[in-house]
Amino acid sequence: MFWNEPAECMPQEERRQLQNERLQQTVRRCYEQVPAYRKKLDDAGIRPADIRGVDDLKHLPFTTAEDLRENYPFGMFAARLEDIVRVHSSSGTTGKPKVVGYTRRDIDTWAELMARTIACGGGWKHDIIQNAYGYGLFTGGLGIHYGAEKLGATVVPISGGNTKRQVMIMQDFGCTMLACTPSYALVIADTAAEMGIDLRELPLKYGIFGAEPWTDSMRKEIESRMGIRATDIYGLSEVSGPGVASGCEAQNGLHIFDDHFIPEIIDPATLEVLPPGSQGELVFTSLTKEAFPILRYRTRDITRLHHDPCPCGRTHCRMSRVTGRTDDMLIIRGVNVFPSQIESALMAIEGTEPHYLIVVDRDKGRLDELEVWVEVSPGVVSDKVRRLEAFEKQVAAELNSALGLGVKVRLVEPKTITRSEGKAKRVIDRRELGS
Ligand code: DLL
Repeated sequence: MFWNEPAECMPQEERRQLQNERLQQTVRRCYEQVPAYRKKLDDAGIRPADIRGVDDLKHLPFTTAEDLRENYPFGMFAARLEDIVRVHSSSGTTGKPKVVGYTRRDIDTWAELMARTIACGGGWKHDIIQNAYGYGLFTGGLGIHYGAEKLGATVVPISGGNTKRQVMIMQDFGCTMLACTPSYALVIADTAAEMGIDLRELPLKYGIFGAEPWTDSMRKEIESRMGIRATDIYGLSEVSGPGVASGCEAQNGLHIFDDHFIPEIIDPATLEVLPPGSQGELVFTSLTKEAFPILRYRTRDITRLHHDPCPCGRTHCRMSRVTGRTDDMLIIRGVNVFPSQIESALMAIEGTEPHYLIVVDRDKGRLDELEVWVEVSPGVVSDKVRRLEAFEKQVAAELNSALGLGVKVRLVEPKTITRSEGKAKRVIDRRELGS
């Protein structure tokens, strides 16, 4: 079902026209209302009138997380504080959070895009949506909440945590859709199993999962354990929150709502724009935001763009599943390693669970070491020690061949690795300490 068929299935030529008009307005707004943008454009010798449409995008300077931090907290806002009705922030790993603001119209636009997202994931007015994304400064909770209300669905604003209660509510209320991070979905599935509840027998039918990288095999695992259709949803606070892009029933990448955000893919090293289909860093320019318009924002997320038609009928450009971030790539003895590669390899090995932790250390000889802690499935624990050792070797060999790098594997018992109610933390890098 389409929430907004005319917008989602608009002929691409027509959408291009709309993008051109909206881009001109956005650039003008940034230049007139935000001193930091005015300075950047002046420094680059660009006047708003020089930008007539999407083809001129390449002339605009990039915006980075550092720009947001330098203007912390409200320096990048393009509306008066009295017109801003909400702020959110993204925690990041170091330093001050990135703060974003919304006017009333921004909140309405965001709710519209979230209504589209929920509909892309299979949800509709008659659905009961269990919203287990965290409510608060994080955009997940309130983003889904407003979209679900706009759609006319029934929201259960349970937020993250208290997992047994999640399962009880899911069963008692007959929730038909679940929204949370994919790692938390697995925690809910484990908890339900412990409680002796088979989620496949409940009315639950759909799930919209995102806010962290996950693999297609993890999607299939969630689908089979919960008996649902799981859809990948993508977004980031700087661009609005969830509701930037969403998968659909074709499971064919994520539709970027490009009547509101223009994507580009660049080479993070040379900053050059790459042709369609190339892998690189995703960059976004907003087209309709009032309080926090953003020009060529470098997301650090790695993906590809696709412009071929999708069987679902939506004409939006699509992005592949995000495989990682330029800043979570580990370089181990010169080899580039993404946590998602480790996850894909583990998911293919029978007897391991999708709960893992990557520990990077530097030994005395100053060589980096990669150790992967992997939870084994319950049946495997009771096995004989000798068999466990052999299994550990097998897992290490599989990772070795997937990464092209020697890896130490530590098999751990089920439930040893700390579970997350929000975004999972998969990497511990000890190299900065003491070296
Ligand atoms: O995570 C917004 C969101 C909430 C998206 C709920 C989806 C669902 P931030 O906290 O600002 O916003 O984090 C944004 O999370 O740049 C990506 O690195 C990562 N991310 C978000 N969605 C996905 C996804 C929200 N589907 C950062 N796959 C982004 C992979 C994702 N990574």
